[in-house]
Amino acid sequence: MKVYPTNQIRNLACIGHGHSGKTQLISSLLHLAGATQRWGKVDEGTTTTDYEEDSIARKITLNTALAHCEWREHKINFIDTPGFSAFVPHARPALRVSDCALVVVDGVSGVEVGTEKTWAYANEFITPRVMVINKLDKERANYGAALDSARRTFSRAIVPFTLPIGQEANFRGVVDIVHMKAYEFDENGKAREIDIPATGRDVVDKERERLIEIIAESDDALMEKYFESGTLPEEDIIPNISKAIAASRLCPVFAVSAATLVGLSALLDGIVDYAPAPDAHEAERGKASLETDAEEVTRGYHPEEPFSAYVFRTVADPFAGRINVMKVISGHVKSDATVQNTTRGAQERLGALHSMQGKQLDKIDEANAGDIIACVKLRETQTGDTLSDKAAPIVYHPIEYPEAAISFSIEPKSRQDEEKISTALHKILEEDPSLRFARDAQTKEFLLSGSGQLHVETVVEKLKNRYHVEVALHPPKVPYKETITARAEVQGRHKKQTGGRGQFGDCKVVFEPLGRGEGFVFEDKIFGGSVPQQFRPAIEKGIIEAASHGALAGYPLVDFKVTLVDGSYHNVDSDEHSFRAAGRKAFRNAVEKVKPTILEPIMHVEVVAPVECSGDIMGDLNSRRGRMEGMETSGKNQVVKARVPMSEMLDYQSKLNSITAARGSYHMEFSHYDPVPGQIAQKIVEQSRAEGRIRAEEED
Ligand SMILES: Nc1nc2c(ncn2[C@@H]2O[C@H](COP(=O)(O)OP(=O)(O)OP(=O)(O)O)[C@@H](O)[C@H]2O)c(=O)[nH]1
Ligand SMILES: [Mg+2]
Repeated sequence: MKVYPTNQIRNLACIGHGHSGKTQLISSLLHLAGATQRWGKVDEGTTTTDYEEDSIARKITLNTALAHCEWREHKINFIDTPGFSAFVPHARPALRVSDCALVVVDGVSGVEVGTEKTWAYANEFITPRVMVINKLDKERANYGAALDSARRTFSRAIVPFTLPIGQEANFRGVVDIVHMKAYEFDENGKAREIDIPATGRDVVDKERERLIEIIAESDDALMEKYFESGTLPEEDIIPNISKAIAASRLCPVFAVSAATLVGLSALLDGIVDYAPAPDAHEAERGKASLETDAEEVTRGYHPEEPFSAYVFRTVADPFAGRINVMKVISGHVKSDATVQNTTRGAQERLGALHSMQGKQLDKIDEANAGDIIACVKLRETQTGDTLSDKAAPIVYHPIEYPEAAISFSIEPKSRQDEEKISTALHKILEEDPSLRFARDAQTKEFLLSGSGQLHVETVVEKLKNRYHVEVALHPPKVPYKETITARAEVQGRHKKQTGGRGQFGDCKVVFEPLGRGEGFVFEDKIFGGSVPQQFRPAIEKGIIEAASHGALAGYPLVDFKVTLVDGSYHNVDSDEHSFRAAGRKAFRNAVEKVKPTILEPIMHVEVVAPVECSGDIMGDLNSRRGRMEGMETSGKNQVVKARVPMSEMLDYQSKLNSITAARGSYHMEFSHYDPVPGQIAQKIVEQSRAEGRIRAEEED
């Protein structure tokens, strides 16, 4: 394959609402540019970027995938991203490495929640944008309405560069308002120049006027010219378009149909002519090392700079093994180069370099700054890492993933499954850093957390299809705890005479409540030798043992202090075992007096949803025993913050979806433990009894 200079590379992350046609669009563009042998279709499961089994089966994109084509000597790298809400966070790493976002809007529905969400992601990375309005061949498609919805939602700097000729099934061509030319397309997507149709000429003129105005606004000298003559000559317009796009002052829009190929060659021309090349970027900032006080260093997108690359994606390929996908930010790299992974302090030999076409790896010998490449079987490299010239180290700041929103307990179906589960999940987590997997120390459950129920469900499917591991999903168990609320002094006496040597241990202890999170404290305040020193730790052990099984519902008892004040012993019969038993007995005697209570985990919850849903969201959180903590406006959305018991949040996703028509999202994390109100505590005790969690009085 050819080696492309930096300014002949375009990197575009394709973003937008689910089902707007991103994957189909990329597939159709590749076909038109002759990059693929046959025209891949979403509906036939044959696109380049939706290649995974579960993606094909569900007809949605589940994670980012790469594709590329050549158009007029330029290499265009496309990063396909998911639009479906549970997977949409994957668009962020794609935007981190793209020099321009290709925002796909459905020509029938206009701007939707996913468009807004991904647009906001692009703002996070200050990514310049090009928009396409797709599906214009469809019934009820309306270019003007979709364009208006984009302008209303985002900005007036959204300007159509092509306007459609013909509507719905009759959509057959476009007018290019920059060059003032019109084209019709045949069934292979080939353009033929025609005259600009007379109908709609007023719209053409009005939009061109708007474009000239925006270009003029970017520069004082141009503004002056524009004021004097009322327009700008072509040689002032065209060179300034890319600058305005790169500065996010202009977002051009293209009218297309990915299904009929109409308008696509004009889009490819637009990408080559106007979308910013990697070197339009400012230099990238990083640190010279991982030390907290390391100096800031920068790298420009230039082949002459020292090599550096940022790894934004890892693919676990069943055949090739682990594939790391990275953007070369600076310098130039050849196959078999040895570089430094500055994030992990490890050397890596790159082996062969590849350009990815969906799942297919095409070998390349070298790559320049700005290109996106893939390496196979690196030893330690993971998503988020920086690879760098060892002599000129730089570490880029990795993207942070939002906290997982929802957790499920996963239960292996057989012993064999249990053995295989960690290795399989390890590989899945490498591919998807937005997942979390952990074992809850208290409930002993395996917890799998993700950004939504569907997200976690696809992991379960992947475990089954790819790794042949079967698991069942359950809502997680709530890790209740118990504590005491009153002080009490009690005795624990253990005495047993069973022929031969007996057992004797006796202690007097004081139980006192402690503050939340203070755990367990044991203090020895015995005066003199009523209990010999060597037996005292046994008393503490006995109490800890008994406390781990709780006093009410079998949950571990925490946040209390025990003071050992007195006791007695027997010269022959006393031993460690007897004093442990005495400690357990003291705990059991204390139970009635110390007024035990159940504690429940309280979550810090943040819900983001359209302002008009705030009332319903708050009402619902109140009914879940939530305590409101505040509200903030963020664009058209409201962020509602609250603390809510975990037990009330297990089914929240579906409720939030129904309140907001799937336009809301939330995440939660553990905040603290609080006592459970009496009535609910009673239910928990009953539940524990039914589950056999409460242990019968044990025999010593
Ligand atoms: N009629 C028509 N259908 C289209 C067009 N583009 C895409 N589609 C159809 O729209 C559906 C969704 O297309 P995708 O390409 O999978 O959409 P997407 O944006 O990648 O969806 P996600 O990956 O879930 O975010 C498929 O059934 C496509 O065949 C188009 O231009 N015209
Ligand atoms: Mg897709």
